[in-house]
Amino acid sequence: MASKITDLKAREIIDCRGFPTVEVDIWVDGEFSGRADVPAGRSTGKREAVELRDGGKRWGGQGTLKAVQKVNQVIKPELLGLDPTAQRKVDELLCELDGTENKANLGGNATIGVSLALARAGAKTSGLPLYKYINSNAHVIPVPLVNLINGGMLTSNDLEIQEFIVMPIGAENLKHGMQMCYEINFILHDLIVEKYGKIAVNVGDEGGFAPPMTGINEPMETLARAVEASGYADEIVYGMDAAASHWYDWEKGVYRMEGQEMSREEVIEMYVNLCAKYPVGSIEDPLMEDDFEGHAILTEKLEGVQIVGDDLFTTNLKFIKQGVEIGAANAILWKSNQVGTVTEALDAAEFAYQAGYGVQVSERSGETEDTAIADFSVALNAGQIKTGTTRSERTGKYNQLIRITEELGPKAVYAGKNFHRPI
Ligand code: 2PG
Ligand code: MG
Repeated sequence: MASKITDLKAREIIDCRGFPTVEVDIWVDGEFSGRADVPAGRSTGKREAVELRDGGKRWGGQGTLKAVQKVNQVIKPELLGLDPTAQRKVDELLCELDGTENKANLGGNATIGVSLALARAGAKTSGLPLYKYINSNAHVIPVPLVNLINGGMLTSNDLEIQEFIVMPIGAENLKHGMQMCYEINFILHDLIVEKYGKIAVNVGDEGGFAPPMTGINEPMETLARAVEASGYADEIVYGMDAAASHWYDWEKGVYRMEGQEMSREEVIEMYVNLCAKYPVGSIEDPLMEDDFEGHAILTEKLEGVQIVGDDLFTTNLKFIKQGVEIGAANAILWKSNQVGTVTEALDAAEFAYQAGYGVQVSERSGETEDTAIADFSVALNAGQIKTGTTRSERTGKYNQLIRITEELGPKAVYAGKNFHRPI
């Protein structure tokens, strides 16, 4: 007899920043079968699915009881009795029930909670680990993008660019890559203390240092010194999430860095110079999120560098198509809560692959101990994952990847230099 969803329950839990978020549990044939926690962004793109927050005084307005109620009262009755492995059907039903373009009715945090929990329940019902359930040919272990210096909205410093990243593409495997990144981080720690004092090694939302730096040269030079000193310079390329919408002056229509106004052309030149000086493998959101044309110009200019659209695409087929048409960026950042269901996010990745784009699976700055993105990065054979530095809501994902590597045994292939298009 086919398995059936017999119960569904959402609750409000707490994420790594102390904000409430939604957790969803699913029971199949009377047995507890899947749980998912919903992550949350802070430097969000404006085209992301709507996150339902309660407002008012409680928990500074950040409460998620409304979203919890949507799951328990609106979604649950529709899902009882359905096949837990019918992911696409259930996700389509969620979209239908919501009835808006951006999950404004049910809340993307309600729908993705249900959708992710269902994926786990489907995996359990099928007797498979999540990554294998999503893709029976899952075998690529991603290169980690470890953001060692943090700025932007994820810290309290004045560093405009959000993330300065190292990518251990020359490592033998993920664990070896992690070792390189953390050894570099130890050296970076000492360099920062030496120059800025010990208060400067406090960390940002994603566990990277948040020193009092500004601009692009100071953080890159410091990071490069740490990399040189580590002896891993030949095994590393640099990455960056510029999150440029957040240092763009929307009223004046200019970029603003270290007090200077910059035109789109000047910002593009800044990246061209940077890439001439350092081995840069990947730049995310180099320009503001509405400038598809600028992204296309930059992508062409920086041939061989991965240009990733996060706020630009928000894991949404509609905007990825818009970008692909004119060659804006050559990779998408993959965050399932940006669009609101697992199926829509998987379809977005599939489309990106078919268009020759890469897929970088990513954390949100607000995470919990849920490690699903580690499984999804392998399921998508994405070849790359961005999931922070220290703090256990970040390292939990790396630890899960270490376990998956072990489980896959000789089948596991570390993406390494092929991170952009590993298969
Ligand atoms: C980003 C992310 C994660 P947030 O901009 O890529 O690094 O931040 O989750 O706040 O959008
Ligand atoms: Mg980003």
